[in-house]
Amino acid sequence: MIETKEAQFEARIERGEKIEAGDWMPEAYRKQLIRMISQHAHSEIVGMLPEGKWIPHAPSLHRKLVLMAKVQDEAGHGQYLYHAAESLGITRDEMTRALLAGRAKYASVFNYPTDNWADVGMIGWLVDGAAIKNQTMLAHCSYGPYSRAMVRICSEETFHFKQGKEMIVQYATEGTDDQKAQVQDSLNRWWWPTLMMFGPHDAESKNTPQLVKWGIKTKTNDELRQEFVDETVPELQAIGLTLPDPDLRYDDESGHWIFGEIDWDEFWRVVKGDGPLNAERLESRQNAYNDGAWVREAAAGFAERQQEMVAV
Ligand code: BYC
Repeated sequence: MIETKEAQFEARIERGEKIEAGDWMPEAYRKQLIRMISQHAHSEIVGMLPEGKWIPHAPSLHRKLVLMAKVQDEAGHGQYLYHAAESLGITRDEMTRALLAGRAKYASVFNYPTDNWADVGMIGWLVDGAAIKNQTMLAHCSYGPYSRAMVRICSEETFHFKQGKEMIVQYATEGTDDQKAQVQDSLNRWWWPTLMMFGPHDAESKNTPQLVKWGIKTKTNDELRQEFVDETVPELQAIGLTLPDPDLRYDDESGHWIFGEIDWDEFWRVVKGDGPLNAERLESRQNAYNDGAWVREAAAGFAERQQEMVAV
């Protein structure tokens, strides 16, 4: 029996083999990966902005060093991911232009403002915590370059998560009244945008069936969101914080925390570009791109000169 290329490809995935850059793959698999990895890379880069704003205002040298290291790590994650996407035949320039033109998506959570210092800790605990949930799954995905990037990224994100949690636990349990109030205010603002990070409900998630079929995702948006809620709620409550969800309750029968409905209108508004800071985030990236023009020109000039010297 002669197997089609597609059947051979699916059999490889079924056997748990990794698909590598030069291997045959269906066009839809390649396109799905470019979509997802490029969005992921943009999220890392735009995700530097909310916390980066606080670097000059860190309350101690120690906190400043930790935050600078974290924000630099996010830039590195963007680099690994852009390279992983490039292995599928798209250029860095094409991806960057799509972001700067407002055509590319990135995680909606980064369109919310960081209003107080506690937001830095809360992002580490909640946003990096949610990202790790999702990325630990993606570390097992069928595309080799993406899965290997995820292994490295997850180990760095674990440090991000720990520094955020350590900060919040300290302020919530040993802090001044003002620090405790900042932490509660921060949780009130970041809880729901964090739950939105996992994407729409499974019934609305148009990409999930194909991603699961090809071993890119091994869990659905709702499954990962529920795991995150089950792990995070008791820890936040244990340090005296109140979750901003009147419908939140523990269900003995299922062993899960039941939570209220996400405001999906808000989610889609932010995804489509109309969130609190979408315009500001894009402007920051556009300015950074324009400010870096001389570096690109110098690098291109250097490469040209090298080629001339080889030709001589
Ligand atoms: N925000 O069919 P669905 C970090 C879009 S950064 C915006 O469920 P899928 C960090 C979705 O793209 C790490 N858009 O999609 C950095 C799709 O639109 P298109 C961030 C969203 O792909 C700095 C449409 O909605 N992590 O850790 O099956 C500081 C329908 O959705 C969102 C990643 O990027 C959203 N939240 O599932 C601190 C993980 N949700 O493309 C921390 C990689 C959905 O069809 N990405 N959309 O036009 C993924 O795992 C998946 O793509 C998602 C969505 C779970 C996000």
